[in-house]
Amino acid sequence: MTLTVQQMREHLQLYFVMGSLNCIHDPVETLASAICGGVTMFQFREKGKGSLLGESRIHYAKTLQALCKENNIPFIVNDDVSLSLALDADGVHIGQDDEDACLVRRRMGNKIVGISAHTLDEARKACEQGADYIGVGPIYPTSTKHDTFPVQGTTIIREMRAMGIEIPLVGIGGVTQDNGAEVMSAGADGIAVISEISKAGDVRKAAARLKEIAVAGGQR
Ligand code: 3NM
Repeated sequence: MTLTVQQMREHLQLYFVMGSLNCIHDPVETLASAICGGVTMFQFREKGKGSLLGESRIHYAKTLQALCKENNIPFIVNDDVSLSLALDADGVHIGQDDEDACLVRRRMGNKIVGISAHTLDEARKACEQGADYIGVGPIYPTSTKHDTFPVQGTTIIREMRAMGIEIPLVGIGGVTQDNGAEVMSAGADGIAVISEISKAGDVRKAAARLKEIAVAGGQR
């Protein structure tokens, strides 16, 4: 999947990140309902104590990947370049502590490489390293990820845009139906969420509402 920058921005509109441990319903059904609601990109983030390992992890990944493929939604693997390549996934998302980003870019060829960036310097570096998009966060307090940077607010997104960071950008961390519009109006191309979808009583409805917010707030 080779995307133009504009297509990348569109796929970032509602980026659903999920691990089985994040779900209150069956994970495959959660993703299926989220897709019905309108998610535009998916990240397989199967990590943490009690997450699936070995063959069951691969089988589970392939099931979710097939669901994404049927619906033309890029399937991105969190952190694990080897798994992404083995699955022939659409891309990988790496953090600042993960494998050297230039090496990752080379290994991934023209597939999607997303990089987490918390500061202006990290955002500039990610651009130089060939990121297709950056994930910026945590914008709001989150209880889903514990080893995060301090909460940044939407100021960090405004600052990056004001300083000429034009790369496709998604805001993550504590994003909800109540604050998603602020993230978009700060200059993000999209919102990335875990719990607002994975822990929603009505997953499809939550995704649909978030999608409306992302589409209404799109500026590019
Ligand atoms: N990355 P929720 S915050 C996976 O700041 C992740 O880079 C973050 O989960 C970052 O939508 C985060 O439930 C957790 O708050 C997002």
